[in-house]
Formats: sequence, structure tokens, C-alpha cells
Amino acid sequence: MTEKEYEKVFLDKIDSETKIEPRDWMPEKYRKNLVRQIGQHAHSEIVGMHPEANWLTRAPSLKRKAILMAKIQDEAGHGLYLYCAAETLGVDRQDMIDAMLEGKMKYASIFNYPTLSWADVGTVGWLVDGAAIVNQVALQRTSYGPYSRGMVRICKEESFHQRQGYELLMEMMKGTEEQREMVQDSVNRWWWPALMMFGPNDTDSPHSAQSMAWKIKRFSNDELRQKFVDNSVRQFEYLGVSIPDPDLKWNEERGHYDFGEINWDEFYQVISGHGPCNRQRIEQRRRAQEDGAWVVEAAEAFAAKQSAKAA
Ligand code: BYC
Repeated sequence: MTEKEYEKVFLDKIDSETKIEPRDWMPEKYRKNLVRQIGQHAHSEIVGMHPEANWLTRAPSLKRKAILMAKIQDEAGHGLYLYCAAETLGVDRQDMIDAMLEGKMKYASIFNYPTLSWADVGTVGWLVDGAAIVNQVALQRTSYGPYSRGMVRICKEESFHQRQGYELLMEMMKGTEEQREMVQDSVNRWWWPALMMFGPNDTDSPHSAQSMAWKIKRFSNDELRQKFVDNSVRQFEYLGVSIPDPDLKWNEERGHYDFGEINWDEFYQVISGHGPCNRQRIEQRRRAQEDGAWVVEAAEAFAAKQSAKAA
């Protein structure tokens, strides 16, 4: 078959909602775009463990510590599924990790903000995992099979993450005035960075048009951000916390909430390596690589021994 004919088969599959699988022919740009997005997604799960791990030793009870530990372990698992999905596209996991450590591959902007109080553990679960779910539920229908199937499993676990965060904050809101203030302060700091998780506005998103055409993305950045805002308002009301946006109001005509302008300068600063914790996060990942190297070596030595025995 000629390249044109291969491309037609590929586009027919996209049109008919047939998943693209690792052995199928695909345009090189489709492959590269997926490696970029899935790799960034994997890095985000792994780096995302750090802000929460900051509170593991200071969790206020055994129950809270066990929940937080389970959530962080889930995130390690999500990172592994996603690295595996990216590897089906012919890339090496270590090369992707090295690219991130060298600043050549991104991870989600949100994890460059610090977790300053215990309420932040709840807010990260509620708003950060909540925003991630809105994005990831849509990605369950992405056109690349391994990514889509990974998302189905990840979404189930993310729901637990979101709920544990909201429940933690509900408990704090039933507590003292000081605890309620801690929740409000936390939400004030995380709301806007959570909105930035969806990426730039559609008009400024260089990858969106092609990713939508290939059904890698099923909804645009702005559509998902709007869905998240609309979902969140009732949750704020029920929790008894105010949204730190004076421009937020229901728009009858659009059938959606209007909201204020995001600080895009801040977003671009953060994704270009100049956020509050970028250096710290990369340093933590570099140290984790070095400290864990012996585990990888031991696992490889064991695997070599097993296959020598089987031969
Ligand atoms: N942060 O053309 P655009 C989690 C970059 S973790 C950083 O719109 P695209 C959790 C973008 O990469 C879940 N960078 O891009 C874990 C591009 O730069 P490059 C994380 C961002 O790809 C632990 C440039 O800006 N979720 O749930 O079409 C604890 C232009 O953007 C961001 C995912 O990774 C950002 N927020 O759309 C708790 C979801 N936004 O690559 C929770 C998967 C944009 O050209 N990813 N950029 O250098 C996606 O859905 C899409 O990649 C995005 C961006 C919507 C994020």
C-alpha cells in the first residue's frame, strides 16, 4: 500500500471511532503528539506525588494518613500505566524522564505550587483531582487504544481522590473558626491554578486543532474549563466556602457561569520553569532517581537471573 492509502485507512478508523492500536500505521505527527501528551501526563502523576507527600508525616490521624498514603500510591500507579502507554509508541521511559529533568518535557503546572497547610491536602483532592477528572473522563474516549484504556482505570481511582478531598474539607468546615479560615485560604490559593490546568484558551492553544481532528482530545481546553467551573459552584455552596472570583456569575443566555480572566502571565511563567516550586520539584525527582537506582539495578539483576534459569 502507498502512504496515502495507509493514511486513508487511519483516517477512516478515526472517523468510525475505531481505536488506533500500537501496531497500526499512524502519521508520525500523531505518534509524536501522543508521546508528548501522554509523557507529560505520566510526569504529572509522578511529580504530583510530592506536594501531598509533604504532609504524610504530619497527617492529623492514622485514618487520614492511610487515606493519603493510598492516594499517593495510586498516583505512582497512574504514572506507570501512562509510561507504559507511551512506550507502546516506541519511546523509552528513561529518555522521557531525562527529558523532563532537563526541562525539555513539561508536567502539569499545578504541581509547582506549594502545599502550605493541611487544608491544602483536601483542596488538592477536591479541586486538582476534580479538574483532572473532568479532563480525563473525556480522554477515556481518546483515539489511541492504550491511552484510552489506561484512562478508564485511572478515572475510577481519581473519583475516590476527589471525594476524600471534599470529605476532608467538610470535616474541617464543621470544626473551629480557625479551621474554616484555613479552608478558605487554601481554596483562595488553589482555585486559579486549578483553572490553568486545562491549558491556554482555545485561541492560544497550538496543539488543539490537530489533536481535536485526530480525536486525541475530545473537548477543547475552554469547554472543559467551563464544565469544571459549572460543576464546582454547587460544591462551593454546599461546603460553605466562597469562590475567589468577583466576576463569577450565572449567565442565563449562555446557560453557564461567567468567570474572571485567568492570569496567563503567571501560567506561562510556571510552565516555562519559573513557578514557586519548579526547581524544588525537579530536584526532588532527580534525587528520587539517584536514591532509587539500586532498586532498578536489583530488579534487572533478578529478571536476568530468572530468564537465564528459564533458558
Ligand atoms: N501545565 O496547545 P496546548 C493528576 C502546555 S495529574 C503544563 O493547549 P495540549 C494528579 C502544553 O503541553 C493529571 N503545561 O496543549 C496527579 C503545550 O506545551 P508543549 C494531569 C501545559 O496538549 C497527582 C503548551 O502548553 N493531566 O491528576 O493540546 C496528584 C500549549 O498548550 C498545561 C494531564 O496531563 C498545564 N496545565 O493541551 C493529584 C491531562 N497546559 O507540549 C492529581 C492530559 C498546557 O508544546 N493532557 N500546557 O511544550 C491534556 O489533556 C493536554 O495536554 C492539556 C494541554 C489540556 C493539558
